[in-house]
Amino acid sequence: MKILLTGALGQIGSELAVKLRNLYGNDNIVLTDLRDDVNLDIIEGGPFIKTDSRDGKTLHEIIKKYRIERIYHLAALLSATSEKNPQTAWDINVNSLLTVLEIAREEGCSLFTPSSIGAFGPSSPKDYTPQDTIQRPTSMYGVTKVAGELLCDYYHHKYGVDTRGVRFPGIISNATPPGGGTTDYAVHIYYEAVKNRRYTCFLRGDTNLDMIYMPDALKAAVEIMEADPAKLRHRNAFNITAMSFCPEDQAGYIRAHIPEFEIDYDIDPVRQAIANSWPNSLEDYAARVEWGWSPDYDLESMTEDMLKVLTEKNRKGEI
Ligand code: NAD
Ligand code: AKB
Repeated sequence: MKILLTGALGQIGSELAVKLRNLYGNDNIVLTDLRDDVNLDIIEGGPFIKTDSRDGKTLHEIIKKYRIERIYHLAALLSATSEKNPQTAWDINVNSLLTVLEIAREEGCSLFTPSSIGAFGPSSPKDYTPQDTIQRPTSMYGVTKVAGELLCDYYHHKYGVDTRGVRFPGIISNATPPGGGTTDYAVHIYYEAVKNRRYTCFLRGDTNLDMIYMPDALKAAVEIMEADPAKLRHRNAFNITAMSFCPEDQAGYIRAHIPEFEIDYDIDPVRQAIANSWPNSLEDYAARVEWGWSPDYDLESMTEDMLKVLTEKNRKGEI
């Protein structure tokens, strides 16, 4: 299987690249990103090309040259960055997806594109938000994510492109820092707990959001693409979740390992407004039934693992 990964140096891409290389072989995974100044070990571990995912001509040449069969399209702006640059967010999140869909259609590639809990809005049901429900997001990020879900559906129905995707919750990881989202606090809190024993949170302590640990997010990205297409009814926007919690809950689990840990709050109104418009928790029955989705980590086991890994990195002076 020959795979192209866009946005390969980001929070998800940098870890998905390693997982895909382990599964399918280093030379079969072609990485692209707008930048080439981070994650040098990943850049040097196999084919990497610096390119803008809106540049369809270059992407098309890469896909032909490497005989790409599957695309993971991760290049995008996250919610907080999108809210600061809404027009650029539309350009990158929607226009680059359309470019990639066209190439997938012409070259017969399958395509994974992630949507997000940000595809829901204040009028969506707040708790156990169903798979199919009202989607009227109020952030530009959400608008681009709903547009992306619909575009992928359209290319599947009209042209038969094998498009698939999930609505990721906030992803927590310890390799590459998150890239400008509303859920970034849930990663920063672990780094600060290990380094400084305290954290100032930009969301209110009672803000509940869905989250997932990176190993489960990577598992989902691989398993949905390997699933039997005959069983997929919701192709492009499967709700998935592993846990729902608020900053106060997370601080409590951290204190089980670091009793002196303290949290205080300096609320960012933009990110708080985005978080308030998102679900408290998702219902992910369709993913469980249609392709066997099931997470391995909950808040307790993720916290234990995050603190273990980051404590070791701190000891070595890596963070
Ligand atoms: P990230 O910001 O960490 O990484 C995105 C990468 O895309 C960066 O390396 C960036 O340089 C690159 N990029 C941006 N614009 C580009 C362009 N025009 N051309 C080429 N590369 C470009 O993001 P991430 O967290 O890895 O997210 C990847 C995807 O997953 C996005 O679609 C995002 O909306 C989705 N998602 C992420 C989360 C999360 O919590 N991380 C949750 C839900 C959905
Ligand atoms: C963000 O906060 O923008 C992302 C997401 C949940 O889509 N982490």
